[in-house]
Amino acid sequence: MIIGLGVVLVLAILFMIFRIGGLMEVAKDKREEDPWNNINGILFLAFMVLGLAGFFWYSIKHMGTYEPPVASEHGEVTDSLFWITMWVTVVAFVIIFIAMFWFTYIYRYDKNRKAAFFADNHFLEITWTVIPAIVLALLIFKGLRVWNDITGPASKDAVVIEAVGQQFFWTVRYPGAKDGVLGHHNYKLIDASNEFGLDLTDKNSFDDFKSATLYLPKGREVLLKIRAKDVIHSVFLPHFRVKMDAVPGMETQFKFTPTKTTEEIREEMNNPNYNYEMACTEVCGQGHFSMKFPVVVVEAEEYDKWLASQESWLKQNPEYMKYVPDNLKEAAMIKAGLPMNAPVQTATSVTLK
Ligand SMILES: [Cu+2]
Repeated sequence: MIIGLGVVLVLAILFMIFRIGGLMEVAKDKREEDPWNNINGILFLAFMVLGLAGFFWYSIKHMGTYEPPVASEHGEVTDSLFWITMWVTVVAFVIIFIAMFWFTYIYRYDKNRKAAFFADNHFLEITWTVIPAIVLALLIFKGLRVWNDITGPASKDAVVIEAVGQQFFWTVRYPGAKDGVLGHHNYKLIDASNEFGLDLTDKNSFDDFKSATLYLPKGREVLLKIRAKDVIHSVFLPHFRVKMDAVPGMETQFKFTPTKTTEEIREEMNNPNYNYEMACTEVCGQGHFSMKFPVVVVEAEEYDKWLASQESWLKQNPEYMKYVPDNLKEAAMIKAGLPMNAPVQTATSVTLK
């Protein structure tokens, strides 16, 4: 590596000495014209042709691999935005690319030609300011409208799911089939078992459950509530075109409606083992690569069955019943699905650490 750099450096210095020598001769009027003008001009032209050919060849060859198939409603809209922006950029890129290299070639030094000089040109300056300004304003206006819609309030019957990022895995919490509302959480209540910091003085938390899969219903709006425990992570569901940072101390959210079940995407991909996944797309530390979480999309009826069959977090951790206020204990046991004859531990007030 260092040897390679050294060789490049020596070659660059030799070339510079060679070039300066040539220019000195021109300056001393020893040579009429620098022969490198023509060579450089032709090299610029060659770079233009090869560069454009390479750009289009590569882009067209890989056209089908820029994004995985889309599987959400808003994904269709953001995809069209992406491609509109892409084409606007490609047109601008091609015009600028040709202008830069063609002009360098065609206006290379010619002893019979004198360069025109003008200090400014209002028409040119207005044109290249106003046209990009209008195009960018239109793109941003459309983009902002879509963004506000995606991150805006979800409908009342949206499926609410919480995703919590930490180094280096995700935990996912569902509100439970009985109330459909996530219980409060408090970071001060987090311990080895209570990973979410579930606040058991809130009756909505009794039937909340933890899931090892992000299970989603097709055709229903899903509201993903996102938070992080340590550093910034980022929820990335590429097929659903969902990407939102998970920020410590701040709740973010993203709503989307899946449009294809796992079965359907497998058929589309012609791969019976294909799976959706949730990844972290913020380089969050050494184990960043391992933050992969399985995602399954099923028909709405199947989702309801799955939801009803889940075991509440409180049932799996009955020792936390001691944090439930006395007047809510019975309701908590019913909602959590705990057997009523189980010994109830004596009340202890919840003290925040
Ligand atoms: Cu991460």
